[in-house]
This record gives sequence, C-alpha cells and structure tokens, in this order.
Amino acid sequence: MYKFDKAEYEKRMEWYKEARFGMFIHWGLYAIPARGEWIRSTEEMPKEEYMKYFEEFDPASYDPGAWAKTAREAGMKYVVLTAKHHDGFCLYDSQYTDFKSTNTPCGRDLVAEFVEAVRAEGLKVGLYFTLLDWYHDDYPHFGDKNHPMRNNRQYPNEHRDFDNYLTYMHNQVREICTNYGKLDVLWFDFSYDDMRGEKWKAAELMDMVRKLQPDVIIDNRLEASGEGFGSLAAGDPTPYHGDFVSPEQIIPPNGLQDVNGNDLVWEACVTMNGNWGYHATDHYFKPASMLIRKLVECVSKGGNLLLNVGPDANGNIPQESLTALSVMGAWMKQNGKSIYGCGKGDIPKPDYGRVTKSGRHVYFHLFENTIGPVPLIGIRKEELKGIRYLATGAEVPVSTSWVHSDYPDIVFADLGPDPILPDENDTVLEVILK
Ligand code: H79
Repeated sequence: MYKFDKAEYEKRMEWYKEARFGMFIHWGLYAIPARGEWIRSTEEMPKEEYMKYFEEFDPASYDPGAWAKTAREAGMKYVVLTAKHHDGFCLYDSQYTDFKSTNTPCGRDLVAEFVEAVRAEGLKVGLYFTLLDWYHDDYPHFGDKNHPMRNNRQYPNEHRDFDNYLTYMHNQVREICTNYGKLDVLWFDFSYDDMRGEKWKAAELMDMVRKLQPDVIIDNRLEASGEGFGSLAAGDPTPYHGDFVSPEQIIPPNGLQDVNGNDLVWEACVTMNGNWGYHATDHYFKPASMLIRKLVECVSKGGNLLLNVGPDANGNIPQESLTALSVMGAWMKQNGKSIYGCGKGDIPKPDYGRVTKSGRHVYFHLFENTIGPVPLIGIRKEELKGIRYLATGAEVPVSTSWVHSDYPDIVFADLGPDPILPDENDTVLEVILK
C-alpha cells in the first residue's frame, strides 16, 4: 500500500510555492513549419514529410543562456523545456532512438546545454516529457477524425506492441533523470480516455523517477489532464499522484481545493499568443498588462503561472514575447514582493483588483481607479500598522475625509487628489499589519 508522506511533500514543495512564476518553452522540429506543435497530427502529416524538418533542423541562434537570462529578468524562478513533445523528437541524445537533435545538422544535445544555462542563471530547471509519441511504431494512432487526440488515419493500429512502447518510454525517462543532473521539475503530458495511470505503468515509472530524483516536483498528468484533478485532489493519493495540479489555458475560477477543502498546489500553464509551439502568423499576443494581472490572479488564488514562449526555428523567442516579458520584469522588480512567497489573501476580492498576502503583509493590487480613496475591505483598523506604495516605499495615509466616516469599519487609503495610478498595469499597496 502506498503511503503519502505529507511532511516530505510539504518540504519538497517549498521553493515551488515560493517561486510562483516560471517559463515554459515549447520548441522542436515543429518550429520550422511554424504552425504550432500539433501539426503532425492536425494536418495528418506522413512521417516522410515530417522528416524533412528533421533533416534540416539547425537552429543557428540556439542560446539557452539567452532564454534563461530572459526568464530571470522577467522575474521567473524556473524554466521548463520540452525535452520531447508528442511528435517524438528528442532535444537530447537518447540512446533509444535515432530521432533526436544529435542526428540532425544541429548535432548537439540541446537539453544538456539548456540545464546548464538555466542553473547558471540561478534558476530551477525542469523538463517536459510527453507520454504520447507519434513517431514510435508501437504507439497507437487514432483512426477517428473526430477524436480530439486524432492522428494520421493512413497508419493502421494493428500490430502495435504497447508494452514495447512503454519500455521505450520508461527507458527515456530514466535517461533524462540520470544524465542531466538534478532536475527540479518533471512535467509529464498527458493522460486521456483510458490512457492514464497504470496504462503507463505509472507506479513503476514514478518509483524509478523518485529514486533517481528524490526532490523533483512532478505534475499530475500521469493520471489526469483537464478533467479531474488527480488523486491528491481526491484525497486518496495513488503511488503516481502528481505534486501539483496543472490547469491548461485556464485559471481556476476559485483556486483549487481537495475534497476536504484544503488548498492544493497548482500551476496554470498559459500561452502568450494562441499557440505553444512557434506560429509564424499568430500575432495575437496578450498584452503585458494582462499578463501581469493574470500572474497576480494566480497568486491571489494560491497558484503558480507557467507562462509559455515558443522560440522560432533559429531558437529565438518571438519579439512580441520578449517585449511583454521585459515589461513584466520591470514590474516584478518593483513589485515582486507581492508575488514571491505570497498566496491567498483570505480577504474578499476588491472591485478594483486583487489581494495577495504573505504573513503580516497584505498586498492590494489596483488594476483601476476608485473614485477617491481606496477601500481596503477586510483590513481592521486596530491591526493596521501602515500603508506604503510597494514600488517606491512611499507612505500612503489613511483617509480622514468626512465622506468615509459613514463607513467606520473600512480603512480607506488616500492616494491624494490625482486620480491617475502611478503604475497603469498594477499599482500595489502594501498593507502592513501589527
Ligand atoms: O504541450 C502543450 C500542448 O501541446 C499539450 N499540452 C500543452 C502543455 C496538449 N496536448 N494535448 N492537449 C494539450 C489537449 C488536446 C487538445 C486538442 Fe487540439 C484539441 C488536440 C486536438 C484538438 C489543440 C487544438 C491542439 C490541436 C488542435
């Protein structure tokens, strides 16, 4: 019988809950066609056609040090790279396949360089590893065009030895857990239909990973994805339970709790435009102000944000992403204290923004103006020590106006007569409690 060790779990999760903000990097052969990471499936592309990208893959500007620097300057604390995505192409030198970066004109073990570069920037390092594999002959394709995980219909599903695939997959996981030093995050993707849990021989896989990487933090996708939150959330952890819930392209409306109402650790993974992998014509990027506010939203609900970039075929992060990340970085530099190590405020969400909290420090995030002084609902006058602008440390007085005497229980922060907030993205008031 598997026994969940809560103390060990809490210890393992400490840095991760403190970090709150990470970078996801989706990168592989699919950066060349530049139509997103699913094209081998959505376009039902035959193997021979996809091999053209394998034969030409030679990212001239590959510089994981530049990625890591971008992440650090944006205020991110960890970086997760797709060591292998669903197309089966390995960015590392796997001894179990020829379909890897070292066999392309690039000729390099990109994962080896990546982990080193990320650590050199002082960041935690993670690898994403797909459970699906559209390249391996023993991984079943889906014949039904309507199936959401459909793949090439021209390939029949007969004569596939799934056990053989599992041996391959487990071997590759052993490699990434053995050859690249200490990993901080391992991001499996993903379970669906009856392809979940023991179908992956997940207990055995997890046992191996935990032996090789005792402190690694693992997502919940060996048993879940989208629907259902995994066995930790269900209050009945399996041997392959994830350490965090991994909502994709959604920020959970009410944060996430287990069946007993206890807060769960979670991480929303989110794209900046509409694609994970590089897409040449998808220029619909979320503005930096929105991304800052979404990061705040995650923290105010007790979660992390793993924000994605999809570098192009040369290995460059798109300019739109770089621009937004640098705005986020400038904001984080001044206001990071309201993000790192912070969580839910246990204070109702104000009309004008959100609240994050760490110990006796409550952060009121102002996304818009109020008319006159700002009501800090949930702060009791007797426990208030002081209010400051987090960005500058400047003191903010409490309103003494007659208008507010009608609300004796509410503290109003008086930002002065000028209604323009100093930071249009998010002006943070730090409320210090006694
Ligand atoms: O790696 C990223 C996605 O490729 C992967 N998870 C994130 C982190 C992912 N794989 N599958 N899914 C997410 C869910 C499946 C979505 C699909 Fe579709 C809907 C597959 C086919 C229809 C999205 C839209 C992908 C292709 C078209």
